[in-house]
Amino acid sequence: MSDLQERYDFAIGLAVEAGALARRMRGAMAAADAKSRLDFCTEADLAVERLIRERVTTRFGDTMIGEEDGGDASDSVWVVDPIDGTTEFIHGTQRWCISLAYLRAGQIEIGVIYAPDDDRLFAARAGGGAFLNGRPMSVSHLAHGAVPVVECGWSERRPLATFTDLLHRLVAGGIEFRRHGSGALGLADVACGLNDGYIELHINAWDALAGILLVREAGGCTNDFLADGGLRNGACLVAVTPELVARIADTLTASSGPIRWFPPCPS
Ligand code: LIP
Repeated sequence: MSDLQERYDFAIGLAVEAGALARRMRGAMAAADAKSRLDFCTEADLAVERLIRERVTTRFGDTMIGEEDGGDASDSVWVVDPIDGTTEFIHGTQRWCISLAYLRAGQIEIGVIYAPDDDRLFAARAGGGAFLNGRPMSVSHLAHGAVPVVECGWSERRPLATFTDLLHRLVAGGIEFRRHGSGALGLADVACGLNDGYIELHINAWDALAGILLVREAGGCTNDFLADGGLRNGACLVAVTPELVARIADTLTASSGPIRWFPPCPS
């Protein structure tokens, strides 16, 4: 078995173990810490991140970058959001997940996202396809024939006015929008065809990298998130079914400049 396959199988089991820990802790936590006015961290975020860090460093000697405790990049690094959708987790909805990405020499090789409350396990290896609960999954290709729906994330890292301007542009372009509060799960829903796209004008790498691989392996298109320091600083993220590439490019170019699709994506 290749060491990438070993890490892939390991990440799947670890995501499920981490999800079970988060669910056990949800009912018995102290009040969450406010990292900012709208951004919180719970005891479960910290405990799950520490579990994952201990597992990946002990088993493989890899490094890890986590949302809560940070860490160091390397040629063999995990980029992890222990609980993505923390506000949703605190409020008791199902819209939260564990997001694990593994990068080798700067390329995303493994992406695993697990949504414990509805038991949806999304997984992909670069070049190996994308799977939901073990079954191949695909982006929507707009097969529904209805209005395209794009999920839009937002945080105070970008002005609210810029976000509402994006919503105006989407509606003017004949595209519906929704927001659920977990970028990783929003990307996973693009990969399995429930969303036709996901856009966030600034998102952190630990929220995005696993979902980016899922979307690409499920036949979707994403921008080159890692191109200009996205791993350390975050970046704008666009992830869509190929049939939306032209419309989204027209919609976004006016507000955020041209989109560099990676890999190049025929629309
Ligand atoms: C969330 C991100 C999402 C953003 C939310 C929130 P967290 O991360 O995944 O993209 O729109 O506001 O920041 O803080 O729940 O891990």
